[in-house]
Amino acid sequence: MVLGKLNIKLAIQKEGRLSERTIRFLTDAGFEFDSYKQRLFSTCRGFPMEILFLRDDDIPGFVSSGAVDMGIVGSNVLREGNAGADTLLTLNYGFCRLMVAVPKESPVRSVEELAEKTVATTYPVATRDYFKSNGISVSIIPIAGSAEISPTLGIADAVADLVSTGSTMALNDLRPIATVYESSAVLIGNPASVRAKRVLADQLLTRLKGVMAAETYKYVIMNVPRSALPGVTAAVPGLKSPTVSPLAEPGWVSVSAVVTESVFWDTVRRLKEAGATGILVLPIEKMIV
Ligand code: PRT
Ligand code: ZN
Repeated sequence: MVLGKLNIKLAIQKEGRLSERTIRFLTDAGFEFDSYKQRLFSTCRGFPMEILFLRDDDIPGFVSSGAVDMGIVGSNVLREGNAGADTLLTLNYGFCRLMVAVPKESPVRSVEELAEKTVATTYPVATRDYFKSNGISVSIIPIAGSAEISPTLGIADAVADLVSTGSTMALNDLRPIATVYESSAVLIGNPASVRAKRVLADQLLTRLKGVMAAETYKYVIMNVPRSALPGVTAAVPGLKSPTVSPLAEPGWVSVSAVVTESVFWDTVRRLKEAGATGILVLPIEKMIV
């Protein structure tokens, strides 16, 4: 295969938990490429970028060595050792936590009580660091997968594994007792390559940030009696200057504003209390800041 030398080479997970969401994220940012299963790489239409589909564990190494310019992986993968890649952007998906857990019936309630015991994990570097920095001496048992089964098999007293909904831990009769770290997907880059392809890299980052900003906000339009305008303006956090236009009905105005999704329901409640009616909420496709 021949990859464009000046193109950006971006590695994403071929098949796994981050694949579908990452492809959607890139598509939302306007990058069009083929992504059917057998493909190892795709060239984007209308933007000089190649997407490479790899095992997630291989992505940090390939970015560090410069084999690819950038990659999208869980930050958990980076924590196992990756000197040569910079984190360029923290993304708003792929959320999970590395948690220490013990069998439900275990008397252990805190990590301190695991002193001189064994902990099985697929994340030995971060787990070892965690116990060391907390001054707790444990034996770490590195395993390649399915850490949750270790206590049942008598291999370890505890596990450290990723949790998102928590149902796998519950299913395996495990009780989480501590969080080692929180993780999300991140965009990483090879510092030298990003410098060399700065113009393209900036364009890529602007597009990705535009999608993230759009996902964070909603566009709200509402009808407000003119007398209630001060209260409504005060109800929208961070709103400096809403767009206010007169309605045909005397004494009424239409107000539109951008609202953060995280405080959305709270804001809507306060808007209603302040006198807003006919509140219309629209998604924002892209927001270039
Ligand atoms: O084949 P490849 O090596 O590329 O993939 P992989 O099997 O190593 O990774 P994959 O696809 O399982 O996960 C990719 C990334 O998704 C991880 O590196 C994390 O950044 C992120 N992620 C988010 C998760 C989870 N949530 C998650 N819940 N990765 C794994 N899990 C596992 C966890 O290990 C446990 O077995 O899901 C189970 C727990 O899930 P809940 O929902 O029951 O708590
Ligand atoms: Zn993997």
